[in-house]
Amino acid sequence: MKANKLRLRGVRVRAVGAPMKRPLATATGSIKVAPLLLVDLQTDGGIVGRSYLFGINAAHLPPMAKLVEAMGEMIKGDALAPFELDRKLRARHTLLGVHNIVLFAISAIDMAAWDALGQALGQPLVRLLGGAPRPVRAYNSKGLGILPLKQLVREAIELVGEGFGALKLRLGRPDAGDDIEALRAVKKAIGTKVTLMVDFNQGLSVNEALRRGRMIDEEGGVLWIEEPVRADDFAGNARIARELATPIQIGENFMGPEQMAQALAAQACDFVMPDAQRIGGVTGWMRAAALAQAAGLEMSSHLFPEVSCHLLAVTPTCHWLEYVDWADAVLEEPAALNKGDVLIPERPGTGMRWNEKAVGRYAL
Ligand code: SMN
Ligand code: MG
Repeated sequence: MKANKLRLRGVRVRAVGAPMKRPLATATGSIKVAPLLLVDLQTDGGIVGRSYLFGINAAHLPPMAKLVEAMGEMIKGDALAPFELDRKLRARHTLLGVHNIVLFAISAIDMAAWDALGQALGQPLVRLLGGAPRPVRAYNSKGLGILPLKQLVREAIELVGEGFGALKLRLGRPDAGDDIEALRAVKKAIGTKVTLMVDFNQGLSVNEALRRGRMIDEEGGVLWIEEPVRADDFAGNARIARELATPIQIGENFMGPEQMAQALAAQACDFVMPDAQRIGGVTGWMRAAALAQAAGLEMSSHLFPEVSCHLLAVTPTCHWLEYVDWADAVLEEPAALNKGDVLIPERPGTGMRWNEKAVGRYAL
């Protein structure tokens, strides 16, 4: 059936707990199993668009699933046109607030709709967006949580051994000195040729972030300090960005391009890293990419390597892709890597298909 004739029939959602080879301990919470909501957007041409949402905690998946299903009902019979769906779903949720899990559900529908459109047109998502498949530089973001030093050093060496030229270390131990020890140990283990980012996962107060940030400035050799304080404290982030030499990175918690614009207006950061689930899917990302271009800020991705590789390839200020393998257990063809680059698949759409056996095994 022609793409312009395709109508939406509904959605199917399934919750899975995908096993993580390396659990992640951050300053503000730990994850041992990846709670994923798999979304299938059905069209009357038999094409099924796919996306997934990351729930952090399995308890968050049922309300997210209900919202995706409710939105699936609202768009039944509509044309497969992501911008139109985005406009309609945002309008339908204005009074509730287009934020947090409402926005996650809109993002899930959007990503699945773009995937379906790519399949209908027989083109990978990157081509739909006007780009071409190319390797996208990535950092290995698995592991390197708040761990004992010995374990950290072992993990850092293993993670570089997978072919990557960059890693991200989670910080935010109760004692700042212990964080610096961890930073030194990892840097010593990986050498100066490997790029290192650090992430506080919103764990600090503004004053503490200034104190610890100065210590990191002294150490040198850190590409960015991520989410030092509450993600939506743009004034606090702006003060930290102004006072520290090491660049400040935020963005995984931008709720749509609108909130990203507010952060940029407040000069809250040096770099941005939107998350496909929070920024509004493919549609939201494209708008965010234009904001980053206008502000002249480097833009990286947060999680979702399978869709982010397509998006970063058409992002004017493309910086780093965050590579994790957390959905691999339920994917037929996980993201392909070559020497620390993620390779964009030539398959139509995003290229994600569920490994149904694994989906059954890990069903929640
Ligand atoms: C992170 C956030 C949410 C889930 C896992 C990991 C972390 C990152 O902040 O940037 O990777
Ligand atoms: Mg982070």
